[in-house]
Amino acid sequence: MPDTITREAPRQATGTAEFDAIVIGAGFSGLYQLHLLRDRLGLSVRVLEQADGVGGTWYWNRYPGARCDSESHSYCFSFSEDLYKEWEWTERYPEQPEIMRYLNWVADKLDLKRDIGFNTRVTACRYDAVANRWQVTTEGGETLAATYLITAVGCLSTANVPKIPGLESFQGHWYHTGQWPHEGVDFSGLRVGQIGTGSTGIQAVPVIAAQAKHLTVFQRTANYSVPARNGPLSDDFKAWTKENYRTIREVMHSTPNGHPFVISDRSCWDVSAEERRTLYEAAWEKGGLQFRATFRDLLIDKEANDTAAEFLRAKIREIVKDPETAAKLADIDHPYAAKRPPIDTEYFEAYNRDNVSLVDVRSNPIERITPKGAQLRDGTEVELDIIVFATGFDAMTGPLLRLGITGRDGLPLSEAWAAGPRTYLGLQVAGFPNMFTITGPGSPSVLCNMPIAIEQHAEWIADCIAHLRAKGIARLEPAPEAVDRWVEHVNEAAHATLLPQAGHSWYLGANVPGKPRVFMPYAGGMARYRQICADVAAKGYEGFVLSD
Ligand code: NA7
Repeated sequence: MPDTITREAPRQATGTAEFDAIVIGAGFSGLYQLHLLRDRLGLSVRVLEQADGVGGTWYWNRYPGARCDSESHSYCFSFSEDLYKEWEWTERYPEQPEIMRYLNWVADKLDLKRDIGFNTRVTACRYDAVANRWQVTTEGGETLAATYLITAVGCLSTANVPKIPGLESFQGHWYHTGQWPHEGVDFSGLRVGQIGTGSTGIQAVPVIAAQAKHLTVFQRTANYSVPARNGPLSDDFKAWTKENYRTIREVMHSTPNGHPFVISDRSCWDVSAEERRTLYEAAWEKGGLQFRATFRDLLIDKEANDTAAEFLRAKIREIVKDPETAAKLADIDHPYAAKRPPIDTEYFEAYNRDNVSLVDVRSNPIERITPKGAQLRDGTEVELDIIVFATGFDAMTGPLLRLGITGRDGLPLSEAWAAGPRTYLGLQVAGFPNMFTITGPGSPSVLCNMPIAIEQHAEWIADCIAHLRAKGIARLEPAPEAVDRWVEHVNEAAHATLLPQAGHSWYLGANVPGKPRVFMPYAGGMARYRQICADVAAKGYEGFVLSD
């Protein structure tokens, strides 16, 4: 990447603020993209962010127990050795406030905030083919234009609140975990109902249970979970991460999921049943996402997966004292890790408390919310003061579709994606020239440790823009055939694994009624994907149409 160039000042001829690039979102991706385009390429860049601060997904997800499930020494930028070594994490997994401190520290250190417009919600992005510019409109009535439009809106930023009849009549308060009040919520002495037992719900249950008078958990799909084994980091470990910065980065770049651990090359069938159990026990004791790295075939061989699944179900039955509750929690209908595998701190243990109860809403759904609580199909009314929706997100496509994007000939993105997202490499959409989607659908994104996926995308985009400018190329967009081939490849990659077997997962869009069922992230592995993107660039942006 060239270390150029002079910055162009924004031009203000028509009331429209003019830039080389507009980036939407100021989370990990928007911050790094701004740094690369402004400080390495010398472009004029404006970042638009609807929140009043940096942080992206982490700005909004302030729910009780909010913590990342990537380990802290891997959940950070690794492009700069200095930056990596200067920051000190305190715990094995970073808690939401610590991630916010970190991202603010990075933004200040790189002097990024001066080019970010906060409290600025984008309402429309329109490609003007004649001018070859993206026209962006904000809720506050600002208009901006730029040659390059880069979406850095995250994959999990559009809250999914299920439309349960009667919610408007509820006399208590309700909250979605992804839009949590900044001042927090005091559950003391209150009856709380939590809907949802995904990664978020599993983190929130023990924290809410410790404070509330009573917590009722409404579970639709029972879920696996492995202990996180969180705790403070020792000085030795902190020193080790700094001394081994390069090795850690190399490991993260060489593994399919971008985490700082290696997936075993052992098959589940290479060992005896007894040895297998010993290995699962050790992985359970160690805790964290590494559990799924115990054997190389856990995500591709259903019978191998069954051995892990049965081990984890047995753990639930062992931990949870009431057999009926244990049976509901262990009645899991999908392969282990086919949905995003949660990790927890005393989740199953929480069901041993007198103030926690579990309702299986698959067999006895919530029919309506009443002024006093939740009414179940069998007629029971569960009285509640607070409802917590831990019901996830309109993942991956939701954050992009709400930007009001229209491409060439006025084609709305929602129309281009009516049957599900279609991209080339998860980076670009045919008919939307010079628009780049960081961690877009069709890229590894949520199947990878996010900062690793984000850095690769932001760097690829910056290199691509540098190439276009160096060669005087006005436009780049994918050829429709390249999109067809990539969509097919994304499908094949998913079906080579057990991931599509969790038919109700948000990877497939199945959690949002009416959303097309398409497996969205690229399951072929981050290391392989990195190579594919590098090869495409090396071959003169193969599969893209470059025009003057
Ligand atoms: P998830 O993983 O989408 O989990 C949402 C949970 O909410 C899940 O248990 C859903 O059950 C449940 N849900 C959703 N809608 C309903 C309705 N209408 N009724 C009952 N239950 C419902 O979101 P999270 O926030 O936990 O995690 C998202 C990601 O954040 C996570 O994967 C990490 O990457 C970080 P379902 O399984 O759909 O039956």
